Amino acid sequence: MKLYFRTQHTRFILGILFLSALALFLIPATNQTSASSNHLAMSQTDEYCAPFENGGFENGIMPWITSGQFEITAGRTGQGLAIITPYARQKIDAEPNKDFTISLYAKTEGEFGSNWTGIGVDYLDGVTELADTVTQITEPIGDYTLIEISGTTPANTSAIRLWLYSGNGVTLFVDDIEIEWIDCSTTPPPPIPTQTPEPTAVPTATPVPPTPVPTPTPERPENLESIMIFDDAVSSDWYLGSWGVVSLNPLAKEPIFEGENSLEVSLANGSGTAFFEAKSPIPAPSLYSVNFMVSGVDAPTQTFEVQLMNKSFQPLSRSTVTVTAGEWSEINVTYSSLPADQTIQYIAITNSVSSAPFYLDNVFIGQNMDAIEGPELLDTQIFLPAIIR
Ligand SMILES: [Ca+2]
Ligand SMILES: [Ca+2]
Repeated sequence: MKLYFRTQHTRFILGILFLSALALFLIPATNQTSASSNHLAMSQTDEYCAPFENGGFENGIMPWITSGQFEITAGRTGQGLAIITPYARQKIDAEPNKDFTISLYAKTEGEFGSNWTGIGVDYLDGVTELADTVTQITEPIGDYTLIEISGTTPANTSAIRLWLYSGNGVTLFVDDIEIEWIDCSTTPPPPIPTQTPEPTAVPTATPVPPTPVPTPTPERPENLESIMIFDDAVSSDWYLGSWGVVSLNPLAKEPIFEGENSLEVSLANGSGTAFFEAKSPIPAPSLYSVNFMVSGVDAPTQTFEVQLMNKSFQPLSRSTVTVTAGEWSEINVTYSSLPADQTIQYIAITNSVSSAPFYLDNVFIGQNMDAIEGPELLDTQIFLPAIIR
């Protein structure tokens, strides 16, 4: 959570530094890092700059990451997003030294307070922020109005992150968010071939359908490290975020499992997901376990879902766990068959039944450090289904 607040704070400071004419027409964004050309030259066909996904909100909120309160509501076209507070964001792949124009339609409702409302663009090298720009909205916008933000990605950029922020008491409505890249392909590169071994002989026997077997608990690695994500605060190696959640409070005092704080997740409509986003994605085969304490449900027993997702929010594993109301339950999910060619960026914990808030404490993962370092990591034999001959 430390970083979560820091990020907003940074935007607040940057925000007040910016002269902000109301964006009724083109607003050129300036880069704090000049665009130099001393990066590694890549061939044009290697360069990929991603579009925003679901920029029109016709598919709901995914894959936008939100914090706090939002609504999918009537938009300029079909549905749109209303950010009550504080933000929605989306990170997309980018290349260095590329010009772009982000266009979106926005309007506001409510009285402007002392905090800021507007649009931020972060330039990232992996998880390191190289620079950012902020475009403030300082006066009410009654009807959906086009805002355009142009910029150039600095050297070493590998992604950009768009922020739509309202910490101001106003509700910010946005819709039809698009990005136009100049001189950069928006066609994704072909996927990296998987390492599925080719059968060397044509099967002659009639294949027997595989019998499902329960996933075995993986053997506990010798070089197992516990990596804390939340004990009394969110580790600086992780972001905290949510979907369908009214508020996240990492300073909750009651109930606490251990130490000073727990993490309270208050749900919007009896359903919500809190997630932890790894700043450095975790090689999937190195993940041994996800562990946490959970409390605060209002039914006698209740089922939570624990999901591992890659950076595209593609689930790599879903597990359900049952907890009892009114007490802390210890959850330990172990993994044995995560795909070798994937990395884990999100650990998501969903409550889809209760309308009560739930509480998390002592969230950590067990990571097999041998699997990160050794080339045996790529031994796919144990991760792929057996080939039947
Ligand atoms: Ca729309
Ligand atoms: Ca604690």
